[in-house]
Amino acid sequence: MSSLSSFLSRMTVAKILLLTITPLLLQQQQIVYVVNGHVRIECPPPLSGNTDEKVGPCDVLEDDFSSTPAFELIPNSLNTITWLESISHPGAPTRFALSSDVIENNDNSRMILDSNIVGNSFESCILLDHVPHDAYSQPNYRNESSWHRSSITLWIPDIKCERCYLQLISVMSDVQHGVPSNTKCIYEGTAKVQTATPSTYPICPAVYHSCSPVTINGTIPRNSLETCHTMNFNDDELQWPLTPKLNADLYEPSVYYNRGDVGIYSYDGAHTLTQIGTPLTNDQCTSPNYCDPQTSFVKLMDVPQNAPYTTMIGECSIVATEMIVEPYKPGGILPSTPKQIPMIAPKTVTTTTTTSNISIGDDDDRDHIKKSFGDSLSSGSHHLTTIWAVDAFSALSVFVFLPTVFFFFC
Ligand SMILES: [Cu+2]
Repeated sequence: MSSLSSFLSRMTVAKILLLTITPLLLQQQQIVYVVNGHVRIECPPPLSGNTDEKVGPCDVLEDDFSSTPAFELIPNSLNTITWLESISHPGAPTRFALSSDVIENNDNSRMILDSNIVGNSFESCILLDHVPHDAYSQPNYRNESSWHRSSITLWIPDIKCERCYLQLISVMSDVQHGVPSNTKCIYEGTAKVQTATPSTYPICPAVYHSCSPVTINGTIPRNSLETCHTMNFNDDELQWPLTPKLNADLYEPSVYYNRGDVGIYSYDGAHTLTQIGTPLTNDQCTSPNYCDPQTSFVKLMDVPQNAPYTTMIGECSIVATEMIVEPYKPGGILPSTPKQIPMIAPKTVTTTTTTSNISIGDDDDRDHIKKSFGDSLSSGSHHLTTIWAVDAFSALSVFVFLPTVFFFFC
C-alpha cells in the first residue's frame, strides 16, 4: 500500500514538472525566434546585429568604444551606405542622422547611448530623411542571408569626428503599427527636442534603431556644430527630391504619413533606388507585410540615372555591388563573400507566398509569431520554418524529456 502511494506521489511530481517545464521551454524557443525583426545598418558595420531595437537611439544601450571599430567616412563627399531588412512593412520610411562626437571631452572608456547627450544630438544632424521602403522587400527573418538589402548614398559634410554614430531609424507607418490611415506621426526623438514649439502630431508608436560608429576626418568639429544644415547639402550636393520643397505635407522632416514612403530599388548589383511612389492607399493594398508593386505601386517619379544619391562610392558600395548578404559578425567585419556571376535574375512577385492573410494586432514582434502559429499554414513562407522548428522541439520534449522525467521519478 505504502509503495503504491509513494509511486502515485512520484507520478504527481513528474506530472507537475512536465506540465510546468515543457511550456516554459516552448516559450523560450519562441523568444529565441522573435529577436530579429526589422531593420539594421549593414555597412558601415553596426554596433550589433539587432534589428529589433524600439527604444533607441541605437541598437544597444552602451558602447565600450572597442568592440566595433569606427568606420571611416569621407568628409565633403558622397558616401554609399547599405542596410538590411529582416521583416518588411510596406511604405515604412528610413532616416539617417549623425550623433555628436563621443570621444571628444569624454574621459570614460564607454558611453551610455540613451543619455540625452548622445540621443538628442542626432536631431541636429539629419543626413537624409524619407528614404523610401523597397516595395519588393520580402525577407525571411530566420535566414539572415535572405535579409533584404537596400543602398543609398549620403552626403557627409566637412565634419571632424573621432567617433560619431551613424543612426538609422525605420518608422513603422501603417495602421497595424498604430498610424491610422490618412494620418501622420512624429519620431519621438525629434518631438523631445522640439520644446519651443511642440508638435501636434502623435508620436510614431513603433520605430526601429541601428547605429554604426564612424570616424570623419574633416575640419569642423562635430561638437561645435549647432546643426548640420542638412537642407543645404540635400539641395546642392545630393539633389535629394523628397524634401518639403517637393511636398511640404508629405515630406515634413521626421514626420511620417501612413505608408507614405514607397520605392522600387534595382535588383542588379547595387540595390539602388530607381523609382519613388506615392503613398499606399487602402484601395491599393491593406497588407501590413507585402504589397505587390505590380498592383499597388503608383509612380511619383523616376530617379535620374546620374542622381548623386544613387552614385556608388566608397567601401560600402563594394559590399552593395559585389558581396552577398551574410549573417552579422561582431567586431566591424563586413560581408566578404563575392556574389555569383552572372547575377541571379530579378525576383518576380508571382513566385512568392502571399502574407496578406496574416492579421497583426499591434507592432510587437511576438505578435507576428504568435499570430502565425494561430494562422496555421496559410501564413507567409517565413513563418512556416518557425512552426516546423517549434514542432520539432515539442516532439523532442515528448520523446526525450518525458521519458527522462519518468525514468528518474517512477
Ligand atoms: Cu512589424
